[in-house]
Amino acid sequence: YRDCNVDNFRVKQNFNKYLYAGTWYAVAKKDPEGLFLLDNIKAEFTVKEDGSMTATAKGRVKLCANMVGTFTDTDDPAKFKMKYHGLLHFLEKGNDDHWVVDTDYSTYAIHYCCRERNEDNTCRDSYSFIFSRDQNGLTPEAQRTVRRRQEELCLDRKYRVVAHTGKTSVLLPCLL
Ligand code: DAO
Repeated sequence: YRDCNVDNFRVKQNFNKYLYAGTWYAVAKKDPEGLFLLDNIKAEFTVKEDGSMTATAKGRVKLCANMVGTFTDTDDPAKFKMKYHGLLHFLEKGNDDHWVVDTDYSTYAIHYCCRERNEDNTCRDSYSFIFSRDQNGLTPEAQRTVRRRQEELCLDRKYRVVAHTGKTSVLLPCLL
């Protein structure tokens, strides 16, 4: 039996944003409706002097998107509200949840956002990034952990691999 109630999803305990800061490469992604970031997705997390977290993300849409996210803390240290916008006016903007489901800080991280819920509190529209510190992917051990968490998020087999070469597309890749 799987519990797909979004409120019951486990997130990282005692999440530490200082250890989380730095560069993360998306190696897999579950897309939301109206997918936005395609491939070559690289995120840079920073903790400002006042303790608040920000992130810039680069990724390819139809051209290269430079996105900026600003995080607001909540009662749970691993659950943030994220306000985001593109550096170019025509890029997407909005407010999303930003949950750190699991991370060991040094190799992998699992992000989750439910944008819209069903009446029974399961998720109708979500997206999720699997991040790696290493652009070339995750260790077999991290992959096993990630697969378990993906099942717990009721998103197993919903992810696609995020390419970091740009070779899979006829369009230009982002310059990382
Ligand atoms: O790619 O379809 C999508 C949704 C992503 C929304 C853009 C968020 C970018 C803001 C930076 C956050 C770092 C993960």
